Amino acid sequence: MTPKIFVTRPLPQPVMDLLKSNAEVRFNPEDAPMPVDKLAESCHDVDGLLVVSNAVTNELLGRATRLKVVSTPSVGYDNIDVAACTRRRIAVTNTTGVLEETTADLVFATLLATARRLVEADRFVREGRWKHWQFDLLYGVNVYQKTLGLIGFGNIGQAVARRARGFAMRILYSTRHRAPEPVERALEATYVDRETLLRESDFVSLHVPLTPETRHLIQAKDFSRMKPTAFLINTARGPVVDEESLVAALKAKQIAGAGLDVFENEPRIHPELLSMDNVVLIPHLGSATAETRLNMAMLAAQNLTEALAGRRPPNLINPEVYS
Ligand code: 8YV
Repeated sequence: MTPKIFVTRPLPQPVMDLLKSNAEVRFNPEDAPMPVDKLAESCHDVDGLLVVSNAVTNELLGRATRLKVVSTPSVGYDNIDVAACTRRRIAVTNTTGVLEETTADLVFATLLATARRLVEADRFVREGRWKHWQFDLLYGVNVYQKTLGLIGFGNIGQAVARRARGFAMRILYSTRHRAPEPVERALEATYVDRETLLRESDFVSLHVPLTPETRHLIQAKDFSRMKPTAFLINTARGPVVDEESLVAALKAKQIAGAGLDVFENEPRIHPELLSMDNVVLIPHLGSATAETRLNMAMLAAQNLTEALAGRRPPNLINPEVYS
């Protein structure tokens, strides 16, 4: 019998074509999160779900009784209750391997924009405030030869480290599992504990997934350890940072600024962040290039069709379902 698939967003045509050549496909025509009930209704008779950002809860799974695979075109899968999927023997897949370099580009763009006040400078020009060249206009800080602290050192953290070497930065990292020695050597990255990293870094960049353990990983006591000249860069997940404490730290000048691509309650932004010039705000664009989004969607579709064909999908998160 032809399997049925539901897709929660319109995806590029080649991706839809691939899905349609393998299954009966229905999709949400709007590029926006779906109301929970509408999603549950759409999933009640499907074998595969390709989900973008909507939560896949135990309750939803309870209503999608034929489901065999949930595929997300993202590296993060904090929106999916993986344990509940595993209990129901539903495969879960992500798109590790196609978006790390693109995301690392955005990390560096954010870091540079924050350090060199590019967004503020752009506003300054557009508002007609630029009257003449000025010696001390919009001073930023050097990135070159500064210390970069990476919290989390997976594929994206390491891709950021590769870029940082081009800026002759000193690279510190802290992570649960220390990287193999050849990786450390190749990237000239030094493993330190988190306190040392916070104390010594000029830029602290977050690269951990959102899990119960990393929720509010960065909170008030961490900001008090950072240099008053340091910047926080968060392109991972908003709730990794206690946003209320971040705002307090920025107001108290405990840190110099922040570059944020993700937010605790996105798309809602803490109102005080909106009025701070030393904060760069980005609407979750980490992997947002046409090439990479196509690759992500295509890989998510391949994961889905492989699983529905009874084969182990390439980016399987819960291998237990195949044991
Ligand atoms: C996704 C992301 O595009 O990969 C991730 O984890 O944050 C983004 O690249 C976004 O989560 C939508 O799925």
